[in-house]
Amino acid sequence: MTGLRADSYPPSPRPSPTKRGRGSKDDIVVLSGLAESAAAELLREIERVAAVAPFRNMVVPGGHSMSVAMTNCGRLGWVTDRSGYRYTERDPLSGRAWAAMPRAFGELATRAAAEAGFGEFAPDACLVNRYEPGARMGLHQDRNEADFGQPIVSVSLGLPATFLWGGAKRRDPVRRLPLRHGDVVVWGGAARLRFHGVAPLGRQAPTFGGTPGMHPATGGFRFNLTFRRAG
Ligand SMILES: O=C(O)CCC(=O)C(=O)O
Ligand SMILES: [Mn+2]
Repeated sequence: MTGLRADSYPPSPRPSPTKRGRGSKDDIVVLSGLAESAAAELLREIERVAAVAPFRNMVVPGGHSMSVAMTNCGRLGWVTDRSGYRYTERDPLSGRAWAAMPRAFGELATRAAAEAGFGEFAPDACLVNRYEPGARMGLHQDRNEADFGQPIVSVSLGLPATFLWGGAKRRDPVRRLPLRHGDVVVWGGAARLRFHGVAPLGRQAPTFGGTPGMHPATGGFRFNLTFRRAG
């Protein structure tokens, strides 16, 4: 992997059955492999972000700890505890500001949003999720942000996962989308409040020609960057 160069992205996303036309705002857009050439730099930046605010398993209002470990960067960070979900300017663990949004993060998010038909997306929050085999994220809506007119941009790195793409209601049918290292998904517009989640990460992940359950770039983890305009 090489570092990020603005001109090193694929000129257009690989074809995908879920890719929709630029500007239509009714469904998820899968930009397969869009982040692949930037992955090494993104992973280095994740280390820096986690050096400021370490990964932790947050507690949901119901009282249980999430199986996904999280941290944040950007002006605002998403947190949950017994009192609820919210965005904060400071890490509640340390009282310090979250790490600044790395330039490579912001550039990728803006570019991905534009590819999906959402111009001028300028995220002020990036939630960094870390999954181990067995970790999952239940069906939910992203609705703690101030402006639902702004899309969500979500980047997958490392071990593969199955993204669950539901409907406007929790009980609506769910589509299962395989996401691999370097894939980016974007949803906004009429799809902005669709339910979504991540199936339990496989314990017998593909070997990639190496150690079972290990990815050459991330070891035994999947990382996800979720960009939002929160404030
Ligand atoms: O890990 C993913 O792909 C999705 C994460 C997500 O939906 C969230 O953090 O709100
Ligand atoms: Mn979400």
